[in-house]
Amino acid sequence: KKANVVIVGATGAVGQELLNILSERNFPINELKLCATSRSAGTEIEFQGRTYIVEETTATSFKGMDIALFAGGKASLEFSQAAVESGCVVIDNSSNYRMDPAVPLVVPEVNPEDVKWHKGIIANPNCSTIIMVVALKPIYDVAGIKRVIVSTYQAVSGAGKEGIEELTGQVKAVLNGQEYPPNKFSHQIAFNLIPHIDIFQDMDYTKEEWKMVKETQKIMRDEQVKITATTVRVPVYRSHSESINIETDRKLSAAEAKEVLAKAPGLIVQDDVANKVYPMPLFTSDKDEVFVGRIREDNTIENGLNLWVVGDQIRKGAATNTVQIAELLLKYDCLMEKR
Ligand code: 11C
Repeated sequence: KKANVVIVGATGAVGQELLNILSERNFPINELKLCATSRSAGTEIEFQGRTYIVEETTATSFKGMDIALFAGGKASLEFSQAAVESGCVVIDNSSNYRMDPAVPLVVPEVNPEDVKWHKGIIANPNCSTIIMVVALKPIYDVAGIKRVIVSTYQAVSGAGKEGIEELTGQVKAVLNGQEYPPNKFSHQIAFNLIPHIDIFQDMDYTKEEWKMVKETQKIMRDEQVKITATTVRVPVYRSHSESINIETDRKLSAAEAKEVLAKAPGLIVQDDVANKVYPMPLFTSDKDEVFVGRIREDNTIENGLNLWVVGDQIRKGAATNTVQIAELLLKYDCLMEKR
């Protein structure tokens, strides 16, 4: 079975990666349509030996299409209704619908079956949430999880192309003794860390921190799992890293944890400290898997584990996860009737 696929936001970083992944995974496409804002309309994009001209997204862009992949931003607020009315299932990479109880929030390694109850929209979680839950789920399944303490080290590309430009420009400026005032970030990111991602909300936690709490509980279908997060922007181009401390219900030794994680889908264990092997963002970029290492027992509590988890946030944290959800729609045969 082949699907008619439309990408909304095809010219951005996530849009480009969606095209790469559709091609790499040989997603069965019948017709492909590339859409973006009027500013990018007319751009030519090559895909599998054919040139596509990017069209401006309008309410009629979804007629006759089966699946719409929304790369992110506000577009889904404006157009998802029109897509659903045309019988086109929306997979939305923005945060607009993630916490809507009528919208499944899906990480295929964790809750694939949630795809089945969609009513037209399926949400793709935040990148740091996806990377964390891929590592938490196998532990949860064998030992239960009481509490998670996570600190993130998030790459500048999480803030888009401007984040990359700001890091590059600022590093050069600082080395040359020149000024480069912060723009995308709230402070200088070159040779610095910024413990502030997105806006501040309740209890002085950031929106990014609350996403990690609320989205994880929804994906794991367990509001009893307690999570506290500190999210930090670091001067790394690509791949988010996370230090995760887990309190489990039952004791899991480091050796057992390694075994469980090594067998889990979408995860690669890189843990050989004698040979200085552990995941690092420089080497996990452009990969679809989440990497885990530094797997240790936390000896300050009875049932505690420490993990170091790294994943490409534009791939598994966004585009790969979106395409995996589209694959599930075909596998479970839950597209909608075209109208
Ligand atoms: C960042 N996690 O690294 C953000 C970007 O909710 O999809 C992704 C925001 C989102 O800045």
